[in-house]
Amino acid sequence: MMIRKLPRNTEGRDWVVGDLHGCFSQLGRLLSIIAFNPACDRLLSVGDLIDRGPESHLAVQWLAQPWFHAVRGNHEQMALDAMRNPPDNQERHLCNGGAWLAEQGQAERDACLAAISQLPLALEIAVVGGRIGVVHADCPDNDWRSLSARLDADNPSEQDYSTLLWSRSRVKNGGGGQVQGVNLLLVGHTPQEHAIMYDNVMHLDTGAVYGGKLTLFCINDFVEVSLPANVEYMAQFLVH
Ligand SMILES: [Mn+2]
Repeated sequence: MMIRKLPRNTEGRDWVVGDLHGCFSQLGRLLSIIAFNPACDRLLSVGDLIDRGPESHLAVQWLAQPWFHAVRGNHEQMALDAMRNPPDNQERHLCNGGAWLAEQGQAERDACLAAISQLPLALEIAVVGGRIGVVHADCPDNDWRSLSARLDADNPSEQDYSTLLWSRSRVKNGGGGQVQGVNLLLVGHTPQEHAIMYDNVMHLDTGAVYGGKLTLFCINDFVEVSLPANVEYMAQFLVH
């Protein structure tokens, strides 16, 4: 399934996390800070769960949780391409922080690739008065409804893949027009100092794996919580 549609969450809250790149310890800390309740809350990811960071191998365990929903990022796509179409794609994945995957045992590697091959290219969440979208990079042609129709039909174009997984033009240009058909679109992919909104697109990649911070954003009340990557270093300044 290339687009996954989630019903309105009437019991709890929905949080969206920026690009993880294996920073799952930080994610765990953030979830305890916000008192995440797996019985009713949901956690959505803008993709790029793997590569570069220390705990990419844990992605498979997170993806197995019923309250965790992720879209595919360009790093998940590179890992899938490396498996399906080596050796050029394998080299590309290795050069982009994918060495951890080759270091796994066969069973672990297979489990990881099976989990990420199930990731949709887009998530759509029903909210009061409309819908919220989640993709890794951007929405093609600023037109959610036609994207959704192509994904529903299992028929995305090359251009869809390229924009959904790789586009940085909205950030580069400081905007790119409203995305029609969604109230709000949540994306990652291009590290920013802070979570930042261009048009109706909220960018949540705050560069956790590059020494920035990991950001969680709540779509119910727009609360935003970030944890610095160097939290262990900073702990020495705590007064006990
Ligand atoms: Mn990316």
